[in-house]
Amino acid sequence: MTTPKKPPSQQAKTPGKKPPSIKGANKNIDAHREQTPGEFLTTNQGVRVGNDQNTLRAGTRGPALLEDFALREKITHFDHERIPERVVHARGAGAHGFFQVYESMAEYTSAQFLQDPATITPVFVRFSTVAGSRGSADTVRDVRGWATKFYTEEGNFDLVGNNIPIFFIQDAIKFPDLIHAVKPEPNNEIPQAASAHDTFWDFVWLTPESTHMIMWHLSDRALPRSFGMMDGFGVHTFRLINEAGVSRFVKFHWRPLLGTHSLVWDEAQKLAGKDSDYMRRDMWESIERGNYFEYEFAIQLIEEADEHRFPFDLLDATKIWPEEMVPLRRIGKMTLNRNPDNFFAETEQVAFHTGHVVRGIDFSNDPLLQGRLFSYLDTQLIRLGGPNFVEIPINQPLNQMHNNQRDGHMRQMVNLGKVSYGPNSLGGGRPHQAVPAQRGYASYPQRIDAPKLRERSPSFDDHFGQATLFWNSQSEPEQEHIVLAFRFELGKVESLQVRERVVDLFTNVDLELARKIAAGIGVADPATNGGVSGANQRLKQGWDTFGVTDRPGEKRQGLPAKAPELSMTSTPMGNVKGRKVAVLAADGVDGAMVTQMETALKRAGIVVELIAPHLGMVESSKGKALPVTKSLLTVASIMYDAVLVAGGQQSVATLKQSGDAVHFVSEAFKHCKAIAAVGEGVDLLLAAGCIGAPGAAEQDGAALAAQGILADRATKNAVAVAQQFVGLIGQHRFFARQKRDQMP
Ligand code: HDE
Repeated sequence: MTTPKKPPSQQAKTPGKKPPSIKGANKNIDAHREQTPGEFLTTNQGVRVGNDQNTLRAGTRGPALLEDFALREKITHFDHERIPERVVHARGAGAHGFFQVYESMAEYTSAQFLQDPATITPVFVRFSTVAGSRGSADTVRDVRGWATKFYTEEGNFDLVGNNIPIFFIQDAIKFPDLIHAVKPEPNNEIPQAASAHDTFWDFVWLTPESTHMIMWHLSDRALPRSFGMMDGFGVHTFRLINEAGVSRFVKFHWRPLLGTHSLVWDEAQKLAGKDSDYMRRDMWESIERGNYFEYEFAIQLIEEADEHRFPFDLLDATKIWPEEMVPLRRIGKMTLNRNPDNFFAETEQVAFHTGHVVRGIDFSNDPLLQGRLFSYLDTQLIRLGGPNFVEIPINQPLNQMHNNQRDGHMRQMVNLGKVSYGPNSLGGGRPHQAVPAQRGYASYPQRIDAPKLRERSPSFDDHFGQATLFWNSQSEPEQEHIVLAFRFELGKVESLQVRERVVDLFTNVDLELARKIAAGIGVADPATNGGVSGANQRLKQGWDTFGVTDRPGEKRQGLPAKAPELSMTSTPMGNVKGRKVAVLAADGVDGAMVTQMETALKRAGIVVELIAPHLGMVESSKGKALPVTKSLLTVASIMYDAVLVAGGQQSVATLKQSGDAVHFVSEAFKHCKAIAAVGEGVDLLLAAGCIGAPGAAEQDGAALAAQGILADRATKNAVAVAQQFVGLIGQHRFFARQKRDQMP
């Protein structure tokens, strides 16, 4: 058998000097990869097919014959091509990569993959939205799932987390209710992939523990710009256990090297229509271009003895550990550098499970985590058709599995011999248990001596303290976005009672916030409607009526007044690798300027696309042909991070006559993106209303630049403008411009 040359996406990429391991998942997949299509078409039984275009029939115009095995086999396989989609997190995109720890973590954990910076651990990551179906849009307001499978040499470790550090509920038993409330309403299956509807918000006011998560959910965190620009969190408290058996509590985090950045709501909604694959495409194209996504792996640790020293319970998944109280330590880096070869085989069939831990990592008693430990295997048994999904290449561990589990649907492994039990002597005692010295997994022997109860600890009942901390830690534009998000989401809720009670609930976070929400959704101002105590009386009455048992307690003392890391303004700025700039041009464009500026932008790692009224070529003012990347008809500014308008009298005159071109610029302005124009290009900014009266651009360059706009009529400055533009793009957005709300 000859090995075909691999396409670029399958070739191993090199991190620094060290080649990444292509063992493990990659090897499993390699072994199953289909060779270049064989010469002859065959049935699944290997019989060469003589005619694949016509059904076997009685005569050329007669009925089909049942004996046509080729037809029946082909259609039957097709009929079964779909498997049930994930009940949550159905919409996802995956990528392969590798992980390396910066220095040995032996002090804290015996996990093999965290011992030695030379160890390269292959990973597969699947990002997802939660609520939408498989075909739903990528940019909806939602939590993003972030599941990582580490193929370590001591087995698979799955960190099945989200891009938000907390969750809606404290106990897994409420998960089906949460999901039923947020998914489309069951009578009419509306709305798709959205939380702006009655059942969700009804659940929220009757589930006060969700308050903190709602603050995150309505912040820009729920609208990430890219899978490469979002934080990741393990959410639950886990344990790290070292070789001596010492256990510490740990929270896991991911931090993207590109910084944490978001879309704006108007943009996210429009993208859902113009490019519903926006985030999936962004990751795919970035990786193909070699702009790999990189994330630092970080941990927060709390000593066993300090378990009860914090104003939150470590087992409560609706709480963060503020970094001011428990510092974040960056311990390694993950690089995603290879796209899957086949979406179904890898991204769809991958099975993550919170219960997949390796030696040195263990669970806490978080009641949300405890329920998840049951749920994942259970759902996969039905989704992937039986217990042998572990044999699908993407799910196999790097080291071989050996046990006495046998049979079941679709068994691939051909076990030899007659021994399938243990202990055995007939099979030489194999496979035998591994004692600790042989690195067998051992659970942390936590002492538990307690009555059996269906009851939540009172230490879980501060439902508002951290929600207020989050609110107080946001910048002004972020707060504004949260208010608008509440107004949008609740604005779609038909039940006045639900809208009123949600406003009442959020008086407990901040009265001013609740007042601002109320003003936009036809609800009485809570300040003049009894204030916070009036709101709580109404809530109490409702909770009494509808059987809400887990009530909020007092806000606990001891949290910081603000936690800067909760604001996205604290993210490192300036990394522009992979950012996308649209250069607007038409025939007669200043070609030399385009080339010079493009070169300067590309040198900074920016992706530049030439957008013109038509595909093909534009002819520069000097008669040179410039290839057009996309036509104005197929793209919009929402697909780019920044817009550049090149000079050239005829080009700009054409663009000024094009509603699409003018809209392109004005929409980039509205979405607070960096915009630059050189030479006659400045006139398009004037036509779009991005800059003031003619001449203002030149007069007040510094003030404009502070708002993310460069407008320079001197063509000789093109390269300098491009360099300054790189700096602006690195700042992501210029929200001061939001004040100019009159932009249509
Ligand atoms: Fe999940 N979750 N979940 N979840 N979850 C699933 O597993 C579940 C929760 C998360 O890309 C399901 O194979 C319960 C928190 C991700 O394949 C299911 C509870 C967090 C993914 C399931 C939670 C997550 C899932 C659906 C309440 C962040 C996608 C299909 C205790 C820490 C993984 C599947 C992928 C998927 C159950 C809550 C993250 C049904 C019962 C909290 C990233 O088993």
